[in-house]
Amino acid sequence: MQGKIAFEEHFAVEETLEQTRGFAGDSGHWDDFTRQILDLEEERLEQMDETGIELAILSLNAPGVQRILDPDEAMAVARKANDRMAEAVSKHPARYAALAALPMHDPVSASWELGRCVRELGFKGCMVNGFQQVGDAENVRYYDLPEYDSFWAAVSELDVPFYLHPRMQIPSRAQNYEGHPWLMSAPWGFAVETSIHALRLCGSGMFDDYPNLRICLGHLGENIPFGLWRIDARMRFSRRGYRGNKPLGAYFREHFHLTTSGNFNNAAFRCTLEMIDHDKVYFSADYPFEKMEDAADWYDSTDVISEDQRRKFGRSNAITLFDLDLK
Ligand code: GRE
Ligand code: ZN
Repeated sequence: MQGKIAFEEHFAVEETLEQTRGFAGDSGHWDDFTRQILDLEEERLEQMDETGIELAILSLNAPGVQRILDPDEAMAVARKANDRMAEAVSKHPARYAALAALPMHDPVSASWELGRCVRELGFKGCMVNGFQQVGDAENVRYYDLPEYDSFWAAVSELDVPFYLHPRMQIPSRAQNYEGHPWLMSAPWGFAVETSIHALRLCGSGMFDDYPNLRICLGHLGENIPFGLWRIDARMRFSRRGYRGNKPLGAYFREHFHLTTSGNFNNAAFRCTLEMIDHDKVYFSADYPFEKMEDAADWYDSTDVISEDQRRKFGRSNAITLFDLDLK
């Protein structure tokens, strides 16, 4: 399919590149990976041409700004990454758009940078890589905490999507992974960490306060579609500490938007499509952690969807989500 739009497509700045080394595949692959994740001019655009991706909405690599402890340093790196994306978008307005990196140490700076990116730079939303580490590596903040209320008010006011991207749990909170470091990252732990964060948002009541919030998740929903029925079924018996007015599944179905990034599997896709409104399903790749070719070969040929659905999830839903000036 030509004309696809993808929006979990990462790049790095010098300050965040090394964070990704352990995830980039076998060590022989690092040079290629470095070239790919830093590049916004050559190979990336060629790959997009070859795989029918017309527009990539760029974002910084993970954990990015979320693991920079110092708020001033985090703001400087976020600004640098955002300015770099803005520059790429202005050079290639038909091929790139951008999601802001945000320092989430406090809601005021986060809202400020999001406002700058959306209002001044024309960004389409933001991508945040899970919890923020603040000041001390052990001090982590999740965004359902009451102190983030004014941030969500700003997101609601700007009316742009917030993409919650995975990061890895910190070692002191990850004893149950002991002896199995492979389990903590993309194969499983990313989805555990990100799904818990997403479910915390659902249980916080914030969607009652800000009914227009839109949260994106990658990897076909970080395993939540598979568990969604059971969550609501069991919560009929215990909802201790749950602050929403509606069943959790109602918030998830209304506010969450799911991409195919890094999960190119028919069975998982069918499950997601059965559980989620079809206006909230999107193609994405997760380049360069995934090959655009793998994402597109699967998406363009999967018989789980009709040709009309392929266009809808591959393009028109994203035009609506991000209010893009495209047909
Ligand atoms: C991602 O950005 O989705 C990612 C990483 C690291 C490893 C795998 C992966 O940041 O998909
Ligand atoms: Zn990703």
